[in-house]
Amino acid sequence: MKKRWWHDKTAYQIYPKSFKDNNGDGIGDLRGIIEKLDYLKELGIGIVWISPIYKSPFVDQGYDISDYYAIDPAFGTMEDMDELLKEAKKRDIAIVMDLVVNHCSDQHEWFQKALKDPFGPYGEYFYIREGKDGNPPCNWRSYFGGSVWEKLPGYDNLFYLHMFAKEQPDLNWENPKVRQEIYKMIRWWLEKGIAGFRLDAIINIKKDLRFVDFPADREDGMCAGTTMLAYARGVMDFLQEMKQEAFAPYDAFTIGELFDFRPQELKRYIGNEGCFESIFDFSPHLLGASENGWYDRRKISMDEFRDTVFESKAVSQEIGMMANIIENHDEPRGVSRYLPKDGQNDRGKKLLAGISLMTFGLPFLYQGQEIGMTNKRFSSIEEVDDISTLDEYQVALEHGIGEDEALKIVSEMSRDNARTPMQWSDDEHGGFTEGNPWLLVNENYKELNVKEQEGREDSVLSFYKKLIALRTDSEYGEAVVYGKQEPVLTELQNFTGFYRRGKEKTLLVLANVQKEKRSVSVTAAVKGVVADNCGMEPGIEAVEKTEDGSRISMEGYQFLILETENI
Ligand code: TEU
Ligand code: CA
Repeated sequence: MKKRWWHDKTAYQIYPKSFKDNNGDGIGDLRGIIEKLDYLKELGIGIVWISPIYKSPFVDQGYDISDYYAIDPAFGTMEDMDELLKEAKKRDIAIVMDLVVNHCSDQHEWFQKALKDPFGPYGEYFYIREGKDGNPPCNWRSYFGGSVWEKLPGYDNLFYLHMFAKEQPDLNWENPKVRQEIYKMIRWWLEKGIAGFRLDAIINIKKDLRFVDFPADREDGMCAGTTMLAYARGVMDFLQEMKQEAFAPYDAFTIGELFDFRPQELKRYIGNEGCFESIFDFSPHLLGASENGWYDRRKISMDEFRDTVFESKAVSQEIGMMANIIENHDEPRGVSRYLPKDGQNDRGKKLLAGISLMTFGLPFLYQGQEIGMTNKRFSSIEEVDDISTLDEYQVALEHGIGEDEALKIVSEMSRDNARTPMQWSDDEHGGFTEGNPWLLVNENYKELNVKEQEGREDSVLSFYKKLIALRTDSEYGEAVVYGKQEPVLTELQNFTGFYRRGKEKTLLVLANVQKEKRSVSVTAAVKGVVADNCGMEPGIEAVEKTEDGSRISMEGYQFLILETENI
């Protein structure tokens, strides 16, 4: 693996609408981000990815872009953006933007022109196809429900394709003009001084161009969009071209969002010659999913989390560095989703932080994760804004699930869980805004907020700081960033354990994922305690030397990083 400047960094995702409102209109903005750069610096963050801030009608919260060269007025101006870049640079924080080029907004001028003249040049910017006697050309289902095909206004049998909402028409990557427009735009932003991009839904850019039906997987007679993706060939040609023409000249950082790839393809994505620098590791997030929808999801255990992450790392750590997340703006809060109920407290939150940040890869925090923010309780479907949750709610109702139960189920997975405003203090609305927040603040902000945790040495926030600092620690940094990950004690239940074997140092990571105490034995001699979520003074009181190694007594939900001899 070629060493890269970002390997020892910790990254942080900002969902701008909910991060910090600077002008009191209830919507987070660029000046709010500038205000909080010192906070991020203090936390130890080196890379910040900001979800879309481009001009948008916000049908899908900015993932529907109507002008790639403009900042949406809700977020501020281009001058604010320039200032943000300048201020971030001063603090050695790299700014990464969201690249949403599978689709644009139906309000984008390209689509508006296509509507006026579907047979003209802009018609070819999109996938416009004839239907079957007024019915869609094929049976693919959009990710947000319903057909991917929408009738072109004014025509009886012409449709355009949208993998996501109907207001998000897919861009036709087969058209070289479209690709050149996209590369030009990428270069324009990189020229401005951003460090790179997170590539949204990027695997969708290649379609199965036969546009044929696949076997239905639900009663609606349609098939999931991902079924089609399995038949699409040639995405790598587009991705390599984009790399050569747009990213490589700037040595840009790129991180892909993709869910559907085979382990043997990983080299082509993040190997030394791969099309991206990194991709997110979604392996735990995909577990438990059902093709029927959220209502049919299965809750997964921390042992399943462990096993799938180990499997993923076994393949990936020789090839490149994936990014580890426990949550993002599309996923529920990690602590609510993965921790057993009796571990949903500060100790458990630190344990989950420890597992995630000590796993081989680039740690990618999502705003609020560092203070242990939790899912929100929704008391009515009216409180939900997210387009995906509203669809899944309908799907649940259609399967005969009652309204209360349906709300309960979709609340667990709702994308709005992570989108509630950042909890800065116990002031009204969590100190996020002086106006009315666009989405309700989680009611637990009085106890759970940055201000409360900032000064407290045993807070979740302080533990995150400690873990983040380990990546650049002169003694342990090399092992934390590059050390080979090797599972240990995998036969135990409610337990996660692994070594990180660096060149000089060996670290042993142990997490007792249950409220009961236990003691475990390993064959290495322990030399010292590097981190402990139970807040004991560094020392090795709980470790006993045995004939062939060490026995370690652990409290319920204790998390330890130990240094051991190198064996
Ligand atoms: O998400 C792509 C995606 O496929 C998943 O997010 C999933 O379909 C969705 O969360 C269903 O709940 C990216 C963005 O992260 C997401 O916010 C956007 O809505 C989507 O692309 C469209 O741009
Ligand atoms: Ca604002």
